[in-house]
Amino acid sequence: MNGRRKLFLEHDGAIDDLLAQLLVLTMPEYELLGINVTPADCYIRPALESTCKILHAFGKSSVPVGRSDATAIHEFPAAWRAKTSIINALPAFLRLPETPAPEAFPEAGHLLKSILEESSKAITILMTGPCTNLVRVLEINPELKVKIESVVWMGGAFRTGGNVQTFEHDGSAEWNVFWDPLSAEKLLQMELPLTCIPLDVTDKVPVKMDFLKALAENSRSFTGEMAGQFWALTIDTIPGYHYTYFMWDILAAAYLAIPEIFRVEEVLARVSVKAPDAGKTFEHPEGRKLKVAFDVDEQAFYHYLLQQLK
Ligand code: AGV
Ligand code: CA
Repeated sequence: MNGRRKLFLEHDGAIDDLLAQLLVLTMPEYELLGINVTPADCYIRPALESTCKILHAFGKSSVPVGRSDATAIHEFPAAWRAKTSIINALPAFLRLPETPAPEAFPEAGHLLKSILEESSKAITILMTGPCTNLVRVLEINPELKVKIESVVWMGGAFRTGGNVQTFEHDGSAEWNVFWDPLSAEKLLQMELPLTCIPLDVTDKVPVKMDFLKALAENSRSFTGEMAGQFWALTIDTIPGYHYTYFMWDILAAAYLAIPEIFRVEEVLARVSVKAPDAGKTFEHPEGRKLKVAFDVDEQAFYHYLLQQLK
């Protein structure tokens, strides 16, 4: 078991963040050391509850969970943030032991810092929400950078349009960057071994009814049922309506296990921190170096999900 890589998850409690958590728990190649939850695409209490209950369902209650008190520069719509509450109303979740109040959880920065400090091996960090906690920890403790093996971030929109549609914005940004563009700009400046899984590639993997059918037929396990129920909560945004739901965070999680199915390029990029394109990630000759996934073998990805969730 010593060959397992160490993983820390930074998520923000949306349905696909929880699916990404579920997926990393199925990966034999990674040991999950901790999870931080940021109140970005969620409200903190229900999101901590879902996070803990998924850990419990996997017999992983000993994995520590941190509560981020970070605040938005640009908040998510309340209707999106409220969605996680539905998960806690599922019968399988209602049957699990109650989760402590948010105040009982360690603060996210403290948790991440202590886990980086204590680990003898470098750690991979998967971020499926804003990057605020990581940036704060490294600003105060830059010596901890050497403890980071790589950072995989679902964030950005480099050669495609964004998904932010709101006032005072031209639509070029992706939401995880837009929530806190200043931290995103600092993250790039840190020049960590960072790989972004942006909208350029997540746009290729919508949540499709065919996939949900295949999952329902092939995966009657607890994990398969649970994942199917989570995805069912997202289909009111399937095409025909204004927003489509994508496998955003789940694709980023899959990158940890099957990077070979992605086409990744090294680019120089920057982040805009001002209106009308705050949060836009764009290539620039004087930008900072990072890796960006631009394409994926989508059949191989859906196949991987069906296999892991069996
Ligand atoms: O921009 C993608 C990020 C991902 O981390 N999130 C959702 C994923 O968790 C924001 C987001 C964009 N469109 C959304 C989002 C939508 N229609 N509903 C909820 N969240
Ligand atoms: Ca997310």
